[in-house]
Amino acid sequence: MRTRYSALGLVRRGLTGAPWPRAWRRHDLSRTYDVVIIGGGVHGLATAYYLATNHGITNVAVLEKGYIGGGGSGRNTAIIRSNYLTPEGVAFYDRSVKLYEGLSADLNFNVMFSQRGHLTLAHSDSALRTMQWRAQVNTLQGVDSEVLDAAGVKRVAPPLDTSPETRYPILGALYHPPGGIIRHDAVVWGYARGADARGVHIHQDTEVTGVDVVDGAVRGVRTTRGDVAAPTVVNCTAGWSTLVSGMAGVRMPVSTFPLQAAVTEPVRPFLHTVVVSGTLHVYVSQTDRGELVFGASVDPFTSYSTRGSLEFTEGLAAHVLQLMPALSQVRVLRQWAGLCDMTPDFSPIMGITPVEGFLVDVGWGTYGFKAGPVAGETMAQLIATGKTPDLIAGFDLARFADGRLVGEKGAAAVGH
Ligand code: PYC
Repeated sequence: MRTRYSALGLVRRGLTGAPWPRAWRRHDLSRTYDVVIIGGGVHGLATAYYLATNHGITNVAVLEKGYIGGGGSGRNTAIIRSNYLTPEGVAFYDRSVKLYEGLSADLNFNVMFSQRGHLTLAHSDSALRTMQWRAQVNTLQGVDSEVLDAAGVKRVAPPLDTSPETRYPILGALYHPPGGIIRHDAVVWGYARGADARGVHIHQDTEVTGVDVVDGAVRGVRTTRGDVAAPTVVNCTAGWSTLVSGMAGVRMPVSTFPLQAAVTEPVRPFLHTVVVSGTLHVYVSQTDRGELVFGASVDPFTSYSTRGSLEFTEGLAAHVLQLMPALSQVRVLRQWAGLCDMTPDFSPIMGITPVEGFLVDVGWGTYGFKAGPVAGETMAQLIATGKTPDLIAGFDLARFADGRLVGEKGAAAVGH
């Protein structure tokens, strides 16, 4: 049983000095599990958590080559939203927002979800048309989104320069009140703690080096700590997903691109919503500590590098100042990069593969973190029941051969 976090417990520990128990434990690597999940990010951990919580399947290992949340889950800009373009995308991400809304209570861990609203700016008539399209698809599915004109944008986000004299004047925006930001590390730690408490084994520093397939079915994995047998293996490795699927002989139409981000020194709270401009290749939010978190486009080449570049920071600064000239004196403190596993239609690849028992939850591109809870919930359901949930049926690998693409590029916050 895990210790429940509560105000009373905090006071008691403060007074007695009693140590907090580990949030998740270390285990020996068993030689066999019912389910092996490769990748200890939000997708892998959420899948393990919902397998245990919703289906009572607890003989599960999550294998992580580094530390949990050290990949895309700890490198994203923590934006949550469901204002997508396709009916499939909207329904899917809306379920994720709903799960995020209840997550602090479910996990007994404060994930600091702040639904402060999300603005996607339109700087051209064609962008406005796409925002109208998204607003209508969203509304039809009960998701709160509307198009604002420039004056409406100024009301929601006063620091934005909405004057017509700018290089790319703001004509309007898609406004999505349920969108917001979250503490991404807390989501990872909360799922890890919840999964661990239900019996899941989380193995950090455990790299998968091979996937064993015999007669078209997966038999287990090879790792830097020995071999593990399992009838079900799930690839939740995002940026590295083609390498891991390749170990099972499964080819996927995924290319990996770095995506850089940066954070500034803290300043007094002034920006109370998330702002995205695809035209200016920038998105920005202000954390509760006052830092501004920025991101831009994916780097223009495939790579597994997670290094930041000066070129990125210079381009970012130029674009940010076009949106908010008042920020010219604010200093950038840190920058980093994560890896994005891009698919041709900007929708994920989820579910079965030609190798029996080898499942994938990949192809997240720049949308991965916000999908963590719903991806975990649906993948767990697929593993437990053997049936693909309706919510992810359109995201199957076979769609690329059958020509059933789910084109989600129009909902991208990130320029490509
Ligand atoms: O899709 O909201 C988004 C996003 C922001 C940064 C990367 N992706």
